[in-house]
Amino acid sequence: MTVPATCLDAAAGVRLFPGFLNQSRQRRLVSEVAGIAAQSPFFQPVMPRTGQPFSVEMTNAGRLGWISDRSGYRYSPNHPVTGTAWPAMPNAVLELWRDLADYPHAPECCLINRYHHVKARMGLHQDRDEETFAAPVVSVSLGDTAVFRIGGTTRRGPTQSFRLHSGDVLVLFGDARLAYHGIDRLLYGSSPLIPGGGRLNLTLRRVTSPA
Ligand code: MD3
Ligand code: FE
Repeated sequence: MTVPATCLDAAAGVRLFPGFLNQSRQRRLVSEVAGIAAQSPFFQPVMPRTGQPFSVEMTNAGRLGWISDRSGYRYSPNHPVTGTAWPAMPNAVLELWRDLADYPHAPECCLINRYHHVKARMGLHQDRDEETFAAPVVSVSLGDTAVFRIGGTTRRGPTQSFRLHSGDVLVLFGDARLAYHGIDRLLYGSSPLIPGGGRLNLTLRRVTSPA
């Protein structure tokens, strides 16, 4: 697909599509997430070694799901609590990847982060548990606005912040694929999309190198 008019190259390899998803596509995705969570409930991951719980809850769709427990971060074909396979990736999600990823192979993981309370956040980290970084990461924001921060490929150094609103889609590629990033805070109650408030973030990733 050609890049729509509303596309901001926020930094090298950071492409923001503000309001890419209209209300009806946002609602469709929220209902897809409800269907996924009915099969594969949100779980509370804990930090490797310390066992400190994340403030964000997670579930996944697709062949591989990202999980974290005391033994480390990894991709798993099974839910850590129920032991069952993750639900299939919804077509609406695959379509987004086809439209925006500019990558010739399908994503294998749709990680769903749920920011369910006012203090939920995600510390600065890199996404580097994948076998390949050649594919971009596509991230969809739904519900309450979040303050997103992104820096370079080292933990120190300058960062920039911007807000992610419901319906925004972010594509990370090239230099930004291994950039440190996180969610500083949530503007809780800023969107009516999710009943009771909160935010969902869907992150689409290629995990294995294509054969
Ligand atoms: C920059 N999620 O799941 S989305 C994550 O809003 C994650 O829940 C955040 O970081 C969230 O790993 C941020 C934006 C995002 C996602 C993946 C990236 C930014 C990224 C990968 C590389 C660089
Ligand atoms: Fe991340």
